[in-house]
Amino acid sequence: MSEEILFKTIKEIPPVDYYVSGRRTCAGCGPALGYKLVAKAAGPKTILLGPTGCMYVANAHQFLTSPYALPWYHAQLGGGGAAGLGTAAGLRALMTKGKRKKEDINVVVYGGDGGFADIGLAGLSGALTYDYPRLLFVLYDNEAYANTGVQASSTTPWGAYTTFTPWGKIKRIGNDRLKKNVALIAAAHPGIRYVATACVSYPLDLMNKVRKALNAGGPTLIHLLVPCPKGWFFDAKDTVKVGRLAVETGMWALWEYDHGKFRLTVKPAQRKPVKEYMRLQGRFANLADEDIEYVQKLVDQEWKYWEEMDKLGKLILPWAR
Ligand SMILES: Cc1ncc(C[n+]2csc(CCOP(=O)(O)OP(=O)(O)O)c2C)c(N)n1
Ligand code: SF4
Repeated sequence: MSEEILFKTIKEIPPVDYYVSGRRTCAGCGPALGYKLVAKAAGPKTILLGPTGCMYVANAHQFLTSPYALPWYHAQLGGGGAAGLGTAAGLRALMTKGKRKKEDINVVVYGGDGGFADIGLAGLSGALTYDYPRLLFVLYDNEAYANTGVQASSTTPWGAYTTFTPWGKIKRIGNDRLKKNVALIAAAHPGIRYVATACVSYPLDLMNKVRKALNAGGPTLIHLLVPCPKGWFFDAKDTVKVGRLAVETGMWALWEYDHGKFRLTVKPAQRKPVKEYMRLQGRFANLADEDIEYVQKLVDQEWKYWEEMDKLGKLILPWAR
């Protein structure tokens, strides 16, 4: 992979945008900010696909407005994997038959956690086993089905309130399942060239990961944490702060798995207590101090694992190279 594709500083990022005005997302929407950054990093030769979710419904629906300054089309909620694969295959076929000139065109599917961690996981997994280059799946993870009223998904964190996991007088805890790690699932695909986690609050890290993924030579996945003020109950002005705290507290580890090599891309020198992240959000408001302590223990345990993998430079999984 050539180094030139990477941005060294924020000043090198081109001012041109491909995700512009004309959207109806909430103020402070993390997924919308993510869309802007991902489209900017991918550049003008990109086709965007959007499985159903906030990033479809709030961006391209009634009133005939849309913020996409690139070719874009909608895929069914569970169909992001198949639609991305089909688009890449269609482009290859046209180029092979000489019906369009041979050039590098990116296919970027920007799908939610409902779309990629749950209903569309099989299609995503299927697509990751092919050899199409420049096919990138970005799982924008707002940790719920936000578009239909904030229901729990398999990436909703432990303890969070959602309309499927409400708390009350009898049950203090909201969601009592642990978050599914889709990036590790993607990394378990034999031959996969690039998988990463990212967060909108670390734009340079995210954009360079998009560049690396698109140049990796095969289908790739970025699991992107995107704070959602509506579903997480925090002030719209705090989106970037909440994302930063997710990383600084260790609730969300930033890593990449690049051609068989694992590394943490951002290493918090001293992790802040998870309480600082959780107490900023209404979805954890019902949790007692002992519940937050439980989450802290989980995060501490998980970090032993991330740090060990970072030290070894590889995934500690039987199928890792
Ligand atoms: C097969 C199918 N089932 C249910 C729906 C209704 N639906 C539309 S958007 C959505 C939630 C999508 O959640 P997610 O992928 O997490 O994206 P977000 O809304 O959070 O952006 C659901 C359930 C649908 N469109 N198609
Ligand atoms: S509900 Fe969340 S993800 Fe959906 S538009 Fe609002 S802030 Fe964005």
